[in-house]
Amino acid sequence: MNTISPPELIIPESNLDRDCTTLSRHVLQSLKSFSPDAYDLSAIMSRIALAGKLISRRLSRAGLMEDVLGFTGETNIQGESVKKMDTYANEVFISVFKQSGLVCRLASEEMDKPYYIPENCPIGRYTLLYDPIDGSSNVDINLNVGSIFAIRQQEGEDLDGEATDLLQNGSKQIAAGYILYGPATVLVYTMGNGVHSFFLDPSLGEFILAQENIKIPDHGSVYSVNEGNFWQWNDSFRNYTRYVHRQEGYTGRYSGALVGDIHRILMQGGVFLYPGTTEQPEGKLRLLYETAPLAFIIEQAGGKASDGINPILDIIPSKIHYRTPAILGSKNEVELVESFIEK
Ligand code: FDP
Repeated sequence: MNTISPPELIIPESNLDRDCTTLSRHVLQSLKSFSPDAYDLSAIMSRIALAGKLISRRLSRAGLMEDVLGFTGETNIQGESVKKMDTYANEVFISVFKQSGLVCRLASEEMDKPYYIPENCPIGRYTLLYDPIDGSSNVDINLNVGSIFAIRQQEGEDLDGEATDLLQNGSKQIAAGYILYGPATVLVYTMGNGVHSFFLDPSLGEFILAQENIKIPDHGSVYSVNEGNFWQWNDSFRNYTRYVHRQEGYTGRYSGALVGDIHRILMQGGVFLYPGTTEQPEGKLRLLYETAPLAFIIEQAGGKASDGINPILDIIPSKIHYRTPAILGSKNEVELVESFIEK
């Protein structure tokens, strides 16, 4: 019997399928449901992706347009000088959720208090927490920056508008992730069922699945920390740093943008540290929209995230802009850092 082999030019079904696996489709697939809640989450992720596309587009043209780079002249609630891109990106996230019926409140690094979208509140019981531009110091020199996000469900009515229900631990995150604006734009997310990455295909204007169930290696050669703060750390962190200086096989990498450093570590292993300093014992990074979402990603990938003593995901903040020291990365590398910390 003659067997006819398929014509060579036919695109393998698996390739086409992957090309068609957009972010929103992937969310529905991984939730294994077509329930209204699943559709809501898929729609929220699509809006986050839209924000990422808008920010990515503006960053790619930043040097060519007036009024994109530089400072606004204002200072945010953190006491940091605000860049024009910070303001733009913050407003993009608000704008994509207006009249969406999806998100009632947005809390970000750039806003003292959460921003309410009253028309969404009767039906949109979700809150978006986000850092619109992480690593702002990189913006004006055309280096990588990121956005970080987490989705939580609103609990209670929040009648006083204080959003105190957000002051809970990281296990309350329904989804979390980041967008890295590098040579390509990459979105990484988790909904508690693994970590998945998507590349922005500019010709399609869609985030297309790149990798599912990313696993962080248990070991890694990279330690990522701002060693300029060496003399402001306590002995534990100085001793750890001295150890990796002497030990063969370690190398330092620090980009000044948390998302970029975490992405490297997620893909290749290693550890990121932002310890407390004498001036700021709680460190620099904010829990609700920086370290908790990234801890969710890292732990879902099989890594570890701690403040040196407690898992980051267990920490209950006392205010929205609560800060915490952070050690995130490969399980064994985080444990090595912890072994230097006097309990
Ligand atoms: P930035 O303030 O530039 O937005 O989120 C804060 C952050 O950047 C991280 O992205 C980055 O890892 C860190 O601060 C850099 O801080 P240092 O300059 O103190 O190292």
